[in-house]
Amino acid sequence: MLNILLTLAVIILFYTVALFLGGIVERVRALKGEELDYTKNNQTHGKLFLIYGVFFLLMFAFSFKYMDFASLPKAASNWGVEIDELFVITAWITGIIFVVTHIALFYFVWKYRGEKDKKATFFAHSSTLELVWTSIPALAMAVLVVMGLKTWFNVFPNKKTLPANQLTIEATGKQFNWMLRYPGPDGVFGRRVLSKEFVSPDNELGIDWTDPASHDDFFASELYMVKGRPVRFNLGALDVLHSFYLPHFRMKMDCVPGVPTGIGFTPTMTDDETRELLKSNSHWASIDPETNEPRYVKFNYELACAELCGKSHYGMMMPAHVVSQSKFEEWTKTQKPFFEVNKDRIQAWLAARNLSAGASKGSNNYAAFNGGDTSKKALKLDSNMTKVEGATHNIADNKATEGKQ
Ligand SMILES: [Cu+2]
Repeated sequence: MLNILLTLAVIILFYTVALFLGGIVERVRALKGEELDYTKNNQTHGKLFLIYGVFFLLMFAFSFKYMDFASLPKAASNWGVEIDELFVITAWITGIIFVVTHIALFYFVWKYRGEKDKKATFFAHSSTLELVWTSIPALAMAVLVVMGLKTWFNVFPNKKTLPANQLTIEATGKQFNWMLRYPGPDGVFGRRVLSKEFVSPDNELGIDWTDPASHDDFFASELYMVKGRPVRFNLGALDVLHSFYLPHFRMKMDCVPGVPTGIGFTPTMTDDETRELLKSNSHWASIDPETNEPRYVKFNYELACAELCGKSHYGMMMPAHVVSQSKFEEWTKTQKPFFEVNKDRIQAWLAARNLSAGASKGSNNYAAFNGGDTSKKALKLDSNMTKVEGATHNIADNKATEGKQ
């Protein structure tokens, strides 16, 4: 922070001094009675513009060659490959326009530099010109948007793209970590009741512990997905906006308090396969002085938050993995259901609410708890959060959980 402020101060100081010096030079000239030679001045500036234009264009070209190592490896998901294609098409279109307009800009500055007796053409309006420079960008934009929309509809989970073997994971962003809930062996998430009574500091998600489906759900500290198996994320947030970001899969979706969102794709490359790819990347192939090994050995996919959500926003980064189905099953066996590990706490939580863990068979236990009326107090989310019944979930309900994390 201090560095940035100091740099800014130096820049401002530099410009102030330059302005003052310029002022002094002009005044001295005026005192001497010298007249400024504008033709010579324009000549110099025209040339400087031309040199800068060429320099900038060269830097632009070199950046492709020398900064390539910093770009992401090949997309590790099915839609990621499509999204990359869209990026490449957009980059080609805008890139060509950039180079052409860049050359035109600096060339024209030089060619039409001020000269004595040279007068600019003046015209107030040209319909042809207006038509050309409006319709070409509009057409290009329309093509890009339509192509993008096609992919966008694929990425957004919908009934048509709901495969049978899909792995569903619930990810909830909060300041400052991700709560990753897996449905456990039964494949069904325990019901959540977003009401003042259910959401508490030891039950931030408002899980209904009377629902037997909740008893095998577990929370993971690292994200695991299966190669070739469609995965769908049910996304939410507890406090402020977060953004669920998997850069290596080119997937990103906002997490909004009170509004369920989602994203779905199929991972196509395991951790090891991407590591293999990175061997040919100059940065990842170089030796890490800390481990004395090539950097790609320690490569992991990442789950990050892409919304500047507070002072420890960067701390939401979490390792992500793509493994085979058998390795995934091995991993799930090491994961303990939250209900098992926190039995005492959950019993106390239930007792405080006059409920019991086995009582519900998916019945309206909480309805009785809420005086029979769920519509006013509770926002019910079904097991995969597609249907939202009832209404008013107030963010203030979650306020009680703040400050305790
Ligand atoms: Cu965040």
